[in-house]
Amino acid sequence: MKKALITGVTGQDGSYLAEFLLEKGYEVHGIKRRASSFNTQRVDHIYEDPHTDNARFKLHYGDLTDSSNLTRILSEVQPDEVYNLGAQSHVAVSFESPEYTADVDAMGTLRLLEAIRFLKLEGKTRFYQASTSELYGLVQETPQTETTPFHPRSPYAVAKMYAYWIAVNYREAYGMYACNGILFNHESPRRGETFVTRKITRGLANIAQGLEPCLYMGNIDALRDWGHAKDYVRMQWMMLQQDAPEDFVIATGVQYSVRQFIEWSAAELGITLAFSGTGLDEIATVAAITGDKAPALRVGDVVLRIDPRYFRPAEVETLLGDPAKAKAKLGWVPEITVQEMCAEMAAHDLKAAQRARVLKDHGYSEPVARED
Ligand code: NDP
Ligand code: GDR
Repeated sequence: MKKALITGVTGQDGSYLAEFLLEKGYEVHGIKRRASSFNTQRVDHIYEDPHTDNARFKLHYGDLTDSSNLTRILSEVQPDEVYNLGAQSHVAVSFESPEYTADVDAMGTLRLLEAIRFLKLEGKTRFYQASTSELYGLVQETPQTETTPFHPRSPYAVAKMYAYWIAVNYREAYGMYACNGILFNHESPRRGETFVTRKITRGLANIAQGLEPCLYMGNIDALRDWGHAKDYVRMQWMMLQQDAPEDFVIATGVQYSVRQFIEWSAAELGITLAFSGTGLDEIATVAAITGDKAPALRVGDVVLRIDPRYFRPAEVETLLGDPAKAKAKLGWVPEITVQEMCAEMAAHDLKAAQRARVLKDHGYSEPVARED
């Protein structure tokens, strides 16, 4: 039975990848961080009591800032494959915590690679690094491919650039099987609540149910190439099954604006939006309502305003990937469109909002978390 170790198993991708590998028959080990409250919601459905015989999903406490911990876990598990998905992954937050972001995202990757080398596992253990389209930052050509030059625009992207190159370096210097997946934005109902797509689907669903007054957004003209996390974790595994390690761009090859995603999400809730004003004064109002998914709204209500606190000190305005190499060499093509994904996310968040509404109406009101 193959063994995989996933850092960041409690995150969006980690949870889908763990499911995927379990279905493939792997024994899956994940590293979770110690937190003062439960933080395993995304993997609770695949959790197996460690007392169960033959449990194939095991969690270890650990942290990418702790070398001795990583070395001990690697030594115990002796994995065939390591997926380094753990990261401080929020671009805006990386401007607030640049040093921590570098420690986890850049040095954490080095710590893992060094632990593999120290334990003499480089002949056995294959390594996947979660690289990112943020490396392209201020884009030098469109669409972006594996050979497009990098110009990172945030402490997050700069840290991930170190991680990218240290993985390449360990491949070249020590013959390690190390690959970079240069993944463009990918989303799902499990996406963290403060990334833009989830903030939109969750925020609009809450507004539709009367749980929040208004959505406050930053640069809604940003352009992204959005795919579904389920499609992208499949590719992470495929990359480690090749004869030789290589780096791949994973994207859909289609680009839309944040504004477009807002319109789709609203439409999923039966709301037609009208945008008016410019710059900081731009707003979106309800132009029409169909169906019964937005009982709290009336035509003319303002549901979106711009708040400059969501502008970034340096923005990545546009990203569009070319996944031709992944298609040609691995036969990978995304199966879920961005519109299907948006519908799935909106339906998921509407259900949660309806549940919260029923609880509130019966006196079991809980505050709606809106930190962003
Ligand atoms: P998430 O933010 O959902 O998950 C990040 C994971 O990393 C969580 O499990 C988190 O733990 C863990 N983590 C954070 N800090 C540490 C630390 N110090 N030590 C160990 N683990 C830590 O990210 P995604 O699942 O969306 O992304 C997975 C990876 O892919 C990340 O590296 C991200 O940067 C990268 N990426 C993501 C893209 C996307 O569009 N989703 C695109 C390209 C790259 P906890 O749950 O406790 O917070
Ligand atoms: P990104 O994703 O920065 O591309 O990084 P995010 O969803 O945070 O932002 C996408 C774009 O939307 C704009 N935007 C807003 N973003 C957020 N979060 N909140 C807002 O209110 C808002 N308004 C507008 C942003 O300015 C940006 O242009 C994600 C992360 O998953 C990274 O870890 C990963 O590496 C990259 O995708 C690829």
